[in-house]
Amino acid sequence: MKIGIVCYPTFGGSGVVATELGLELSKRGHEIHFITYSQPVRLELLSNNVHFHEVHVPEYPLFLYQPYELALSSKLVDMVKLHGIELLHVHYAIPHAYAAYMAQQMLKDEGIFVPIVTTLHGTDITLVGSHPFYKPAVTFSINKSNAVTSVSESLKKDTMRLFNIKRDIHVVPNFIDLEKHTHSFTDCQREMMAEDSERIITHISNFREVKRIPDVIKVFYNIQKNLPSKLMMVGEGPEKEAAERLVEELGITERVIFFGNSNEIDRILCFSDLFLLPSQTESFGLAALEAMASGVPVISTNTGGLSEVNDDGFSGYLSDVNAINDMSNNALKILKDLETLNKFKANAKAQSQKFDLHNIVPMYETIYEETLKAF
Ligand code: GMT
Repeated sequence: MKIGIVCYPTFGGSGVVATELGLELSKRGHEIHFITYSQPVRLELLSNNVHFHEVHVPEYPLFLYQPYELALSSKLVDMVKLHGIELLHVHYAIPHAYAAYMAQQMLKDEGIFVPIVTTLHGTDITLVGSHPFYKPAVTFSINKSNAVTSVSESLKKDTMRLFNIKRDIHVVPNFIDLEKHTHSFTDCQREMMAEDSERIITHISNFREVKRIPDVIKVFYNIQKNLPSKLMMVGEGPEKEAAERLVEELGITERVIFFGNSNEIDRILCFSDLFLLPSQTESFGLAALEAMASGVPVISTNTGGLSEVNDDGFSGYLSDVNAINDMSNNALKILKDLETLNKFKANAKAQSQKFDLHNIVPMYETIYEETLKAF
């Protein structure tokens, strides 16, 4: 199949999932066209069946807001015509499904028919989409897509509850390339980060409010009072400065390293003992899955799709949002001795195998085939 993929090409989970999906589909013989405003961060290898087409949004002083959706829908029309793309897989209802629908209508006018598969990732539904301003556009985009997928059962339920949806939603969980996460490192140079006696705790996110960054720091504060440890904070975002201030106020600057956005996630996870994800909400929690695939147990909240990813008492523990003491005690339970830690590490790895890309990517292929047939 010739498939056009639209996503936010940034460090966010949805961009990572879309990119990894495209790359795996290309390995399975499909021709993939990424149509995005910049080259997706994890798209390193361009090959003869992976293509990248940049959406330019020209700056025009008359417009206070530059019309990205218009530029995207025009680009989709051009690329479908030029490359004979048979199906568009868009990640995020707003604005991608919305723009794809416009492209579909323009193409229809010229006698070209291209179905749209929309994947819902969470933020568009739970945080932004249900906002009254966006609700009609999100509802319309979902109902007009030819197939809709959601990354967890929980997100599907939220979508059905928050919007007037008149179609079925397929749950296709996010996935992981286990080979990439089976460390190629024989030595990830742990000694550069911490003493042998210290435990390494890690958090990776885009430092938005929904990630509850202060909770990460408070849980770590409790851990390090009981166990010598270090905290690795990976990512960039609006809450980072406040996080740096909190670390200073608590007097733990020596114990916390802020990395910024990193292309060395695998290496960081390789030397990590525990992953913290105390989010307010999380439709899936790809970062937690990536941690588990590297054999790192997860302390997370139990909201959204997290309980579908992190198996309480097995790959880590789940707690209520804001339950700092519970999360701290659970972390200490895992970290208290090497035998327990190693058991949780093995369990985390085993849990991640449920999301092996070799099992999940064919689910998307089936949806594409059925959608094309029905269209
Ligand atoms: O979590 C974010 O802030 C980024 C956002 C994104 O657009 O990548 O993540 C959402 O999609 C990911 C991939 O499906 C999920 O793993 C995240 O749980 C989801 N974030 C939220 O629901 C808050």
